[in-house]
Amino acid sequence: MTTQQPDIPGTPGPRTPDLEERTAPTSSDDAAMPAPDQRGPASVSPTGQDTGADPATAAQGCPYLTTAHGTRLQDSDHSLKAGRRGPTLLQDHHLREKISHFDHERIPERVVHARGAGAHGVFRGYGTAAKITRAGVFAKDKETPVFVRFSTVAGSRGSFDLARDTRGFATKFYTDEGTWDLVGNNMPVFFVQDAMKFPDVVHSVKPHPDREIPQAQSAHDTFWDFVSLHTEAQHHTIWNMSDRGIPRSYRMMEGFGVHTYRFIAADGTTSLVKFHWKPKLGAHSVTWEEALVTNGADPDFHRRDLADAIEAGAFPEWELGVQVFEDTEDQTVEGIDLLDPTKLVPEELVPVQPIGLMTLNANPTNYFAETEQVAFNPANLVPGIDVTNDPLLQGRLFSYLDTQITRLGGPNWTQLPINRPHAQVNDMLRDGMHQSAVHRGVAPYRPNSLDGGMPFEAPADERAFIDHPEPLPASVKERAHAASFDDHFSQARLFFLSLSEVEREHVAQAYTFELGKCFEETVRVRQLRALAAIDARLAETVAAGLGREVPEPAESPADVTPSPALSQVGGQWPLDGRQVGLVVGPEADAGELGTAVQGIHDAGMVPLVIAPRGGPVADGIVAQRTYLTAASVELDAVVVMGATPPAADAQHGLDAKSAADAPEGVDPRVAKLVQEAWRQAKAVLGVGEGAAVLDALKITGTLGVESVEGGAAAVAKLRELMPAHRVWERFGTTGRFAD
Ligand code: HDE
Repeated sequence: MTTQQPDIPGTPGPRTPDLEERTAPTSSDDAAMPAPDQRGPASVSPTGQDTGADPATAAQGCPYLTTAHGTRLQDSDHSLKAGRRGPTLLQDHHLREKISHFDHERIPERVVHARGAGAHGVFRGYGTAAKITRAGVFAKDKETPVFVRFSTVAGSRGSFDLARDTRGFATKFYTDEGTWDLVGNNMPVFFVQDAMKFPDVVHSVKPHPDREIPQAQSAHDTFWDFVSLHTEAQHHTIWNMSDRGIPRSYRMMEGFGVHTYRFIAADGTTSLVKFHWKPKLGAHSVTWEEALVTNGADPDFHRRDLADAIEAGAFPEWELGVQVFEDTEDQTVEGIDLLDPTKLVPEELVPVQPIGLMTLNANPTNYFAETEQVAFNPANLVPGIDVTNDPLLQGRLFSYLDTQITRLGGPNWTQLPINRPHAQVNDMLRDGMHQSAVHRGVAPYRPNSLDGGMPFEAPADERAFIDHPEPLPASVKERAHAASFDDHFSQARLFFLSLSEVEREHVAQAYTFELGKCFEETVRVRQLRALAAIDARLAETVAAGLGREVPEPAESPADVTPSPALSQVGGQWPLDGRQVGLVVGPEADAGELGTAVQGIHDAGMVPLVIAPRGGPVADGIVAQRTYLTAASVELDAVVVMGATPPAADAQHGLDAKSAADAPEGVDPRVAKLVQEAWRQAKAVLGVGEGAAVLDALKITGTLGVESVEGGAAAVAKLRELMPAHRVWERFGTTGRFAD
């Protein structure tokens, strides 16, 4: 029996359709055709990079199926056999090639930051940094292509997006002066002060070596054993336990360079700087309940959110800013050691000054080629940006280049399209695995007299790695750190006291959950001692949750001045790209729905129409979600547009409790969606008969819940309620953490 061949238009014409003519997604009528995002790749990426996919040279240059060496093939469904029911023949080159290549499709995942999402974009300098650094990337209106990769840290490549974890925020600037990588995180401090301890902290957070569980989680003994023994980790850990550990979106995360770097101006003067990425949409988080639900319902939540937003034209933007410090010999600010990566400098003390804007405006064409193979390295520096003696940074300068040799299979990974500099290259590095350059000449050494003396050394004013003549303290070799590195608790306390009441509640809940998952009593007690050194109320609350007494603090809590900039609550942010769920019943009022959809669009937000079932809802409006597939976590607000009586399949996809709890006359899945949104302090509106749904759910009259007449009034209310991100006052608090 033969398998059904796809319908090939014309014979012997090409198998692939004329891709340029396709403008819309495929329909069931042409299921054999590739969708637009599966089109043959362009030879130049959206940021102007050669993707190596030039049809003349690379993988998809002709419409016919071929072997890897370009011979055309006729049948890719049957192996060559000695008779139809006989054994397969070893001589079947196509079979061997196809299976062998498949066998080697995977490369080692990153040892940390394995799971990520990438995007192309552009960085535009403001010119404001020109006085303190000669780096051309910051020149006024200078545009530089960038590629950004966001990531979680602990989980494997196939883990989930909403793990409680730090997030990576790595940016590759393809500058005219060479590639600059700013490899940062979404938290301004790190677990350890010395690179020597990095493998240890990573081993502690990774799954236990015996059973390889738990995946992508810090809620287990080894992590808490490490951070309670190495108390320098307490500051970073409290950031992880705060809402910052579960961001709402990659688009809504701050980024930090963490270490102090050195800027060098054209006249040779230097300053010390800390980098900050400030998202235009503000920094926001999901709640723990939302994280738990989402990790099951949509483990790709952050990846999807980033790609969808870019595809919809809601390009995420961040302003790059620097805190600037005098390059003094002691390298401290108000007692804060700038070389200690477990410390931040409060913005109230030293403000963040904007120096440029980054816009992410294109999704990758191919995940593996770009997001997986991109290789960052903090040692990729350009003239005007230099490192300091931060002992964590110093170790990183070695690690990144080293790790790529295993991960990308040899030393020539800078030749991969996504890693290729946009500046011209002429190095004397030769040969090695996967060498794809065809070097000319005979003398890859200098000086030489055989290749015309090339490559020449750069003139003094164009060189990178200018060794800043920093005076070194007269010293002896020793394995030790400065006394200023001994303060492990004061900034953890500073962070906790800077949070709003509801954020502090979340921190206490997170510690209680995580330590509750620990088995060893000694670990829990040791961590409680650390908490007692941060805040007595925090320690008491967590201890009560664990059912034990508060032990003696590791040390007395310090006197600190809070930094309000560290809280995510209290501001007003733009609505761009926010998602509003419009829940309709079978009798949707097309006019009001159309007005609401348009108004939400006009406000820069994304309307998602949620209907009892898929397909058209009203003239020109199609359901994007159904009662079955909608998830409250992806919605920043919910509007119930009219009555939503139970549909015939109302129990489908529901747990028994939600089904039983739903009030009469309301589809139980709508009831669940609205109740979740309400519990998560989101704006909830009822339009027309939608008000009766809110009444039936007994939420009418509570904060941020409003009944309005029509679509236009709904949009006006959303504009009023949503800039605060959530209706924070609706979260209940215990009163324990009030100031
Ligand atoms: Fe990394 N880190 N790291 N790290 N890191 C890696 O490099 C390392 C640190 C960060 O999307 C690895 O290519 C050491 C701080 C990001 O591809 C590896 C130390 C910060 C990414 C490595 C640190 C980071 C990595 C794994 C302590 C924030 C993902 C794969 C001395 C400022 C980049 C790879 C991407 C990845 C080593 C500490 C950020 C093993 C030794 C601090 C965002 O080389």
